[in-house]
Amino acid sequence: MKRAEVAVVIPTYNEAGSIERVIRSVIEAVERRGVSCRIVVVDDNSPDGTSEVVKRLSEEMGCIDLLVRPGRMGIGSAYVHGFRYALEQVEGLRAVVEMDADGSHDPSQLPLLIEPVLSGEADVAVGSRYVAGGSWEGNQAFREFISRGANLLTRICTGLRVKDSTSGFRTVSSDLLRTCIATLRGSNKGYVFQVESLATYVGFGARVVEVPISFRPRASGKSKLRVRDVVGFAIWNLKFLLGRTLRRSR
Ligand SMILES: Nc1nc2c(ncn2[C@@H]2O[C@H](COP(=O)(O)OP(=O)(O)OP(=O)(O)O)[C@@H](O)[C@H]2O)c(=O)[nH]1
Ligand SMILES: [Mg+2]
Repeated sequence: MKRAEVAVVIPTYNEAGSIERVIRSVIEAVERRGVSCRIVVVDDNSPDGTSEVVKRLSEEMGCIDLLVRPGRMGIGSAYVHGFRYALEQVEGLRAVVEMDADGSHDPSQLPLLIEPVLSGEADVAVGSRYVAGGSWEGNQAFREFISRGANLLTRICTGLRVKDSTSGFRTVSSDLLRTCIATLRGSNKGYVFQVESLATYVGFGARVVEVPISFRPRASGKSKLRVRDVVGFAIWNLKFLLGRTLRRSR
């Protein structure tokens, strides 16, 4: 059994160009705060050799676990796979962090994102671009437009009162995850997982806070966001709204 207070779960698909820097910066940022951490990378057999980079790092540092799946199966199931692993294998675990491997999430902001959960103030801390102090860095106008639209749609359809419910930079208490892991499906292949999991946490009575983050453009590699993901996201939200409306009218 491994021991750590925090597990940082990072799903990867073709992130060989950025994963090493992300992992090194995460370990430095978390340990500087005196918090012990494990990094759990869930790679979907990336053709660019991401897993070889992670394997080399795990041989150099003892706190990295690499889970390789046979092929691209989607970010949601990758997270659920990493969560289950952390809950089962890491002793003394208090919080699980979700984070992208492409450099968009700034590791130096991790301590602030972990704090509300470790202190017991919240069960979920969402890194938010849409609260005071949050921002988009660089030239990402189109991405910001898509993100704002997605958040608006989610707010209307699900009623969630979180400003950045699509954010993939967040901390969840391990107690909460243990309670609802069987309900977290992660079966949708696209990016719905962030909203779906947040709705699950709130359904279990979770206290959610938003912590401002600055969201950087990906450092290298290609975007994995596809038109079908955007369409799938919209359909998921509309189905959720339909379900809510039908339940209310009964
Ligand atoms: N294991 C696994 N990881 C994935 C999959 N799809 C995306 N990821 C990872 O999930 C994280 C978020 O994906 P991104 O492609 O950065 O998504 P995004 O930030 O919305 O879009 P871009 O930054 O524009 O690409 C990254 O670390 C990806 O490598 C997948 O199918 N399997
Ligand atoms: Mg990204």
